[in-house]
Amino acid sequence: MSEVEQAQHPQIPAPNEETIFDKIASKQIPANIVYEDDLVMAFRDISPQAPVHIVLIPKHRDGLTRLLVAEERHKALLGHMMWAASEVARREHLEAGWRLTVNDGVWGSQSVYHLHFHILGGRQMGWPPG
Ligand code: D5M
Repeated sequence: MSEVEQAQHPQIPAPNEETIFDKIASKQIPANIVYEDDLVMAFRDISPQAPVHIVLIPKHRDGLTRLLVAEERHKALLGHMMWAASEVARREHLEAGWRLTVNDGVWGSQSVYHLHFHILGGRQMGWPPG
């Protein structure tokens, strides 16, 4: 298999296989939660890459292992996630600037196959990203 083909076929969990983020959403394992509503949860990243580093997830993965597989039916949830990211940024006082990132797939350096946004702030970000 070529490098590109391999990157196109990452290890994706089965539809009913729990990810670490499912366990956080159902509170089977603890997390430092900063925002939660019926649809989403935001918690501090265990391995922060900036003074503020928060992971925002849909509580129910509903097939969204990664952004690439989003379907029409996910549009409302994805819109809500964008709004929730802005709410978290306001609560964290990131007026000076912040970054919203989705690592998607092998070449995007995704490690947990349960869609999530990274909310990063509290320092000057660089461009291009590594
Ligand atoms: O990012 C997955 C992110 O999830 C990575 O920054 C670490 C974070 N992570 C993994 N496990 C936990 C727990 N248990 N609490 C908090 N944060 C966690 P990716 O974009 O998939 O590379």
